[in-house]
Amino acid sequence: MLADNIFAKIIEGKIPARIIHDDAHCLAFHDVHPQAPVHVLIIPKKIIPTHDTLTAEDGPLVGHLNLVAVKLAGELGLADGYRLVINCKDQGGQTVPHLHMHLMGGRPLHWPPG
Ligand code: DGP
Repeated sequence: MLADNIFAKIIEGKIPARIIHDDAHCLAFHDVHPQAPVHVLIIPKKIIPTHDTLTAEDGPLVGHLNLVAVKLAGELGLADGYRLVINCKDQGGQTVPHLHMHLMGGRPLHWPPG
């Protein structure tokens, strides 16, 4: 088992998800509680619990996650713009302890967030 959290189980195929991208380094799937018409999660297959545990060796992986976000934004019709969010730990609002990037769009998104 990769780790005992819901995203590790999705990576292992143990629980289902609406997967829209799958490559050697990451997976993307629709969020089960969408906060916008498009709300996708992009996650590394490597176990990285939180954003602040990234190291220099993860630089190419972080770049890859961002480029997958660009590709998916295009495929999902977000030409007018979108938001990428990474929540980190409790005060950042992180609920699943596996690094994930939210790709959200399809409506105007306000700032600042709550
Ligand atoms: P965060 O709060 O940044 O840790 O975001 C976690 C997101 O994960 C939240 O928007 C809801 C989503 N989520 C939680 N459990 C599942 C699940 O089992 N499947 C899917 N597709 N999304 C999930």
